[in-house]
Amino acid sequence: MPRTVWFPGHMAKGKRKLEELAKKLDIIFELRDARAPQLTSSPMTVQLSKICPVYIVLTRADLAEEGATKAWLSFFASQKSKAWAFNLLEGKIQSLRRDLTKMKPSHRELRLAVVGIPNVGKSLFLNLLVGKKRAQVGGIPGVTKGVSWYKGQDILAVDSPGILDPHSHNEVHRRLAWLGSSKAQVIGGTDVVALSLIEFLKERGYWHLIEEKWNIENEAEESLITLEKIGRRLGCLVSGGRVDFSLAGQRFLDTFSTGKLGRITLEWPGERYPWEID
Ligand SMILES: Nc1nc2c(ncn2[C@@H]2O[C@H](COP(=O)(O)OP(=O)(O)OP(=O)(O)O)[C@@H](O)[C@H]2O)c(=O)[nH]1
Ligand SMILES: [Mg+2]
Repeated sequence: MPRTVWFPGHMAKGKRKLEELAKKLDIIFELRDARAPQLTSSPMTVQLSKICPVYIVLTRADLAEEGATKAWLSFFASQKSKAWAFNLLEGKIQSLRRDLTKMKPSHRELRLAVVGIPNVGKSLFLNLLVGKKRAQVGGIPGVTKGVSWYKGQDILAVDSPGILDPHSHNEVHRRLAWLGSSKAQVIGGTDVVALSLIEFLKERGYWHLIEEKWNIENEAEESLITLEKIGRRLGCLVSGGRVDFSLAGQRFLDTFSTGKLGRITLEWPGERYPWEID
């Protein structure tokens, strides 16, 4: 069965460029979303880590459950992987900066790259590292299209486009769309992807967040009815007063991915998925 995934040309090109560049780097920061540190790992890490050290930065710590983020940091420490977790919007990355100072070669600046899947905060992090708002930041995946160098004090840093693994299981792409790192429109439609998220939230005991946000009561009813009710609350209507499910799906996904539904972590260390076990 053909896979329907989002893998535009700039991702393939960015991947090739990063592979070429890696030899010139001292370190690589791999950014992942703190709400799903396993699902949002970069498909490039294994290969790049053979060339230079790769350190993990969990972003959006403000949108993840605190206990889960602590558990993830302990997990990475147990794996001997260096990792930090930040709310990049706050801009406080001093703990990481101190470590960078120790890593700088004495004779030249520190050369590093920021890599990861789309929309995890790579460009925002790079701007914090170089101390200026230089790289373009945006709320949709695929904002950065090329590999570019930026200069900061004692730092030369590369920003890179978000790169996905086109061979990941469809369910992985779907979950990445929940987080805003893949495009729901390309992988089945915003309504279908939103319905899968509603199912997940019900299964994991987060129904109350939907109930509180939109004043919707019946958890037992079908997710399609839930989405219809959300669509009505949000005014996503077409002529005749019917709900526009694509728009309702998009608005629901936006609410979730930007954390407006509350702090939710999708996975904990050691989480195994049915598609990995098959
Ligand atoms: N709440 C929150 N939002 C964040 C955080 N980090 C990044 N963002 C937001 O996430 C969005 C994406 O940030 P970018 O820096 O453009 O992400 P990117 O990884 O460069 O994205 P691409 O270039 O599209 O791959 C922006 O709206 C940021 O403001 C964070 O720690 N917390
Ligand atoms: Mg970017």
